Amino acid sequence: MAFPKDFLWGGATAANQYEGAYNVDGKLPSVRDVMSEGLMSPPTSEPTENNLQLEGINFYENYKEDIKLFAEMGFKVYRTSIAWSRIFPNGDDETPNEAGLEFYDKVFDELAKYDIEPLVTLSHYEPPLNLAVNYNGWMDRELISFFNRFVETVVSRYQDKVKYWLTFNEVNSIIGAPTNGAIFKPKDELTKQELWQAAHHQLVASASATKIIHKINPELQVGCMVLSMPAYPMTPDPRDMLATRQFENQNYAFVDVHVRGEYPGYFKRYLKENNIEIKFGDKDAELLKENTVDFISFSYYVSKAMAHNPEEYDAGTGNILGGLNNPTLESSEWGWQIDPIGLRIVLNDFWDRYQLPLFIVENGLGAKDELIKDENGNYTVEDDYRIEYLTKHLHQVDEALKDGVEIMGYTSWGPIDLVSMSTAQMSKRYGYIYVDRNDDGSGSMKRYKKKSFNWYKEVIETNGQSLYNN
Ligand code: BGP
Repeated sequence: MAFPKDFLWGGATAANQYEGAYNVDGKLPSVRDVMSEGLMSPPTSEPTENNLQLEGINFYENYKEDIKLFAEMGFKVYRTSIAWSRIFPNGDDETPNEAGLEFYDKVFDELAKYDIEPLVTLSHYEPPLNLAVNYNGWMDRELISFFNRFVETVVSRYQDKVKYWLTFNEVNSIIGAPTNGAIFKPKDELTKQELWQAAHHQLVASASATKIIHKINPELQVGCMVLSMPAYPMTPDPRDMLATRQFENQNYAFVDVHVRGEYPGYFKRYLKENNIEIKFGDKDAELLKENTVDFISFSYYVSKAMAHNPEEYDAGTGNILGGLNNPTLESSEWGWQIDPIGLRIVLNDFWDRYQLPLFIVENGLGAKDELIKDENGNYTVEDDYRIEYLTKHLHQVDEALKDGVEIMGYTSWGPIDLVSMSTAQMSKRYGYIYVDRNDDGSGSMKRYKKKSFNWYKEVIETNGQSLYNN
């Protein structure tokens, strides 16, 4: 067992998927508030009633009770995001919304009561709707200055309460899912030029956020956040290996820019061959070079296979970055392929490549849970499948630590059930805590501990030792 003494165990959430109160205390809709069918929704111009995200799981009112449950599990760290549209409801406002700022003061103070360190994502797929409607989202360079203002405001305000900051959630996902960059133009009408220019704006905004945060307080730690997806060649054919490397490079390019401060050569070649000419602002290159991150964080759910002739294989479902289904792996009910060893591989790859501390900030199994009464008459969920999934992945984290990889912590996704990002369902659950809310919006919103609640509590209590109990 190699988990270090100060390993940060915890869970990860995002404002738009669980806070609810989408229009309370001055907040205006975010992009996600008008995407009632999840990631691939045709966005509407205003929220529709059937959108589960509008109420989420009402963390906005329940935060004390929920944080108490996280504390009971022994969380050392808690990842969440600040809803940009709570602080700057339109995104382009001159002054912040004080009521929104006060809400996060209360959340961070509550976490401090239990010595839980916050890990805060500045932008988790939830820019204010106005920025999508009136600016085309991150396609517009002006968003950089709006984002800077937001970052300056929240980091100055919370600098004594929050040490760890992440800039953009899964910053590489904008290419496969443009709505993640608040771009509402239909995907088939978007050119590669437009998409990569928008991605560039986010990369510049990320570097400039890093600059702002370090200037406010050099002790604060900034990480990039990338959707990781290791891939394997479908056959030993060298061309499959090359295709695999090129597939992975699409993701690594984003980390290269964050860590090395410039676009890598293989990526410049890709841009050139696709006739994409990214317009750099006068100071962009300098800004990227001088403001690299302190650590790398990533989500890990699936791995993929790749081939030089992908049309001959099954592409599978459930991923936004492409790649092929791996015939050696099983899939979740939502078609996400399960590969614990892939986590060890990706940890080693990141470490070998960058030698920066790593933080696994999302991982978990989305599954259907059944609420039952146990022998004492308490409601619970017998989620052995979740325990098995997490145990296998954490074993691989331990292996990577033994390989010498430096890992800061692990926050599993959705420690309390919340609304799914890709499908906007409640029934795709990740939590240790069950929330009584159904896909049709019915339910009491009551919280119940699943079997995995005590399992995770023990994992944290024993710093991973219990992962080896049978
Ligand atoms: C990641 C996102 C999260 C989250 C998770 C699980 O890509 O950063 O917001 O929701 O995936 O996905 P889903 O909710 O679709 O099961």
